[in-house]
Amino acid sequence: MRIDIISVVPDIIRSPFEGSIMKRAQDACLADINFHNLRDYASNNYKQVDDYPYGGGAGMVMMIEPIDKCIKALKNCRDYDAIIYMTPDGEVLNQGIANKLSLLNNIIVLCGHYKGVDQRVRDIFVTHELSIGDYVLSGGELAAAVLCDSIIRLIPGVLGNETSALTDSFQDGLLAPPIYTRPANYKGYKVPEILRSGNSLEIDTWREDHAIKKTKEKRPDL
Ligand code: 6GU
Repeated sequence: MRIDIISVVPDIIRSPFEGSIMKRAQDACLADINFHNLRDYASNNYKQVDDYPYGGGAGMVMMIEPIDKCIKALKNCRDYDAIIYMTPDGEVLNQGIANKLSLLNNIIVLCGHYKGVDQRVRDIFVTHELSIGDYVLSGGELAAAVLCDSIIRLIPGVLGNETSALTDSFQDGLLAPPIYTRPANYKGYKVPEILRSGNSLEIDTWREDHAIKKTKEKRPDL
């Protein structure tokens, strides 16, 4: 999968891609992440990418021209399956959306900044509008990193143990059950006996029961 991330401040999200699963995916050529600085597509001498809103009001608006130029340049090289705009007024990301997006080949992720983009960008280019929750971030960059992480770990072959994404929280509509590792007894706090029994049938039942119990307690909405 190829992901092209367009931003006015691309440097602030490079680091999440430089370690852990997202780095492993790139090293294995399962994910190809490319950052594009919108300023490189600005027309005037000031490298201007934002301007005042028509009708007045606070804040700046990202201009259509640099975004148009950047997207055109990318589209000249390949077809894109989705052009995703990261914005707090988008559809809230969930596991189902991440699953669907992980099946695509080429996607563009456009990070909103300032007050957001000129509405015409959304009308003309954007195929999906996504938010990562009901709170406001200073820009779409951190949200884009969250989105990419949620997608990349689902690409077949990225996780060492193929079953491990399937046992994640949310994948079956449930939160993951409690997990433990050694020592079996830490200062009197003990690991549940069943998990140490070696009886895989009982362990599976215990895990399912506790996943259901935890989901009911913490996220009854699921
Ligand atoms: Cl995608 N962008 C911004 N600026 N804030 C957000 C968000 C996105 N998702 C939640 N809050």
